[in-house]
Amino acid sequence: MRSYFYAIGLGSNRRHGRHGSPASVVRAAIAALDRCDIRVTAVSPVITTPALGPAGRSFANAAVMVETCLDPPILLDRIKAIEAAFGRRRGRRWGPRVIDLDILLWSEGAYRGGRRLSVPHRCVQLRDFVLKPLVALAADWRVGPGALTVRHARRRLIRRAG
Ligand code: PH2
Ligand code: MG
Ligand code: MG
Repeated sequence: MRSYFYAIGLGSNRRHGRHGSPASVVRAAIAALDRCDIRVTAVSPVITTPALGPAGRSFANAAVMVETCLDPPILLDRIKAIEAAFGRRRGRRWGPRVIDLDILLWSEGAYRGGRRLSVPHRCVQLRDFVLKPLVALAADWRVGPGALTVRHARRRLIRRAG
């Protein structure tokens, strides 16, 4: 059966009763992803980043590469189930969250699934907490069809911010 690669971003800025600190929550979520028909093939360092937006406390962020034969909507369902299993509640947009998992990039390029799902993730190019871990895994992937590579997108973001 044919398989795909996906880059998935992870973020946490709340402790979890069992898993502990945000960095430990991120590691536990990576372990939860690596099951049955989803294989984690590469893991970035877990980094601490200042909160962008109103979430307050700083985040632990990371990215992973996975190999799976699941298509994007099914993978999204799996990711949402992991968020729910970690106790994530739907609340204020961009509020503090125990775990956030986002599909960032897909080996097949773009996927348009309406408002619920768009790959590449709409904000990949705008957020260093996404691009920095991603550079460690997928520097030469493109952040959109015909778009910059991850490495170039990050360079440009840093240049513009500086
Ligand atoms: N996620 C957000 C909002 N702000 N800031 C950082 N540093 N890292 C995140 O993962 C993050 C954020 C909403 O998903
Ligand atoms: Mg997010
Ligand atoms: Mg999300």
